[in-house]
Amino acid sequence: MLRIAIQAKGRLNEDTMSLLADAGIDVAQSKRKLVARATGFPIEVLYLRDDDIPQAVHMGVADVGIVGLNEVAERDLALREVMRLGFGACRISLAVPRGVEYHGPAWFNGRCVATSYPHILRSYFDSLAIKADIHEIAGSVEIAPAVGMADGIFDIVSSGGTLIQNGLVEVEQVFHSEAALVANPHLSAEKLAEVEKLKFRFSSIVNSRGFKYVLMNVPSDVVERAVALIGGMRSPTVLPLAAPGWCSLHTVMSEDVLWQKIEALKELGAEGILVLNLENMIP
Ligand code: PRT
Ligand code: ZN
Repeated sequence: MLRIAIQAKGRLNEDTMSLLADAGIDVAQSKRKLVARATGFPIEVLYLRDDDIPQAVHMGVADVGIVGLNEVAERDLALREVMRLGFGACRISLAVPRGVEYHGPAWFNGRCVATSYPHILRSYFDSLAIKADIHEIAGSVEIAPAVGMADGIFDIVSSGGTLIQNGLVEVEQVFHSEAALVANPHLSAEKLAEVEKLKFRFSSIVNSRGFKYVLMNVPSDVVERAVALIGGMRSPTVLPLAAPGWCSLHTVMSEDVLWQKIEALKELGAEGILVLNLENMIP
């Protein structure tokens, strides 16, 4: 039986819960305790603050965890990154007040930077031989320059809205993060096999994101042109229809090109086009 640590509440909780649900793992959400048993997979769910997940996995309190790579990098613990999960994307960036003359990271020499990520920032500054004063604060980092606590900040950015609201400009993107499945590096062979099963389920969900399953009826005389138009790595499935002169064409399409291809297929004579969501894609 594996034990997985996940964020109890916060930005990663919802995506984590739906990833587990899509992977066929049902966790009783109603009466949330610290630990919950799941059905559909031999796993126990431990609800924690995201800051505590790397340590819990490191100590073996949990075997695996779902947490932002930013938290893992900041703790600097030896954890195994099993796979990235494609949600919770953000970056940790240096930002300075709008209007300062900034020509590069050397600007920070002799200056003070407020952050909740002192370890990542220290490594970055060290790699550039920059001597700056790092002021660790727990929250509301973005207001530090305005209240005279720091010259700049090093904080999580996703849309950039918070920086703009606080009169700050992002000048260096230092660390790119997303949620990941991480594991204790000393798991037994038995638990490792369970982790591989979990990874297999998660991968099929993560891989299917950004793709749709498309079905359509195509006049037989243009099937070859339709297949060429669809292109891609996988050849589409072509099935004869009961009505003579028509075929049914089935394929998986990337969302980036979906509408453009559907328009072209319609012009070729395709009819009855169905676009379906894909839940899993197993290579
Ligand atoms: O209670 P707990 O400790 O578990 O949660 P928390 O409050 O520490 O973390 P939470 O839930 O806010 O974030 C969890 C994880 O989500 C982070 O560790 C990141 O890996 C990831 N993540 C993704 C983000 C953001 N996007 C994000 N935008 N974490 C925080 N933010 C904050 C950021 O700190 C800043 O204040 O949002 C603001 C910036 O957002 P924009 O869109 O205005 O740029
Ligand atoms: Zn936290």
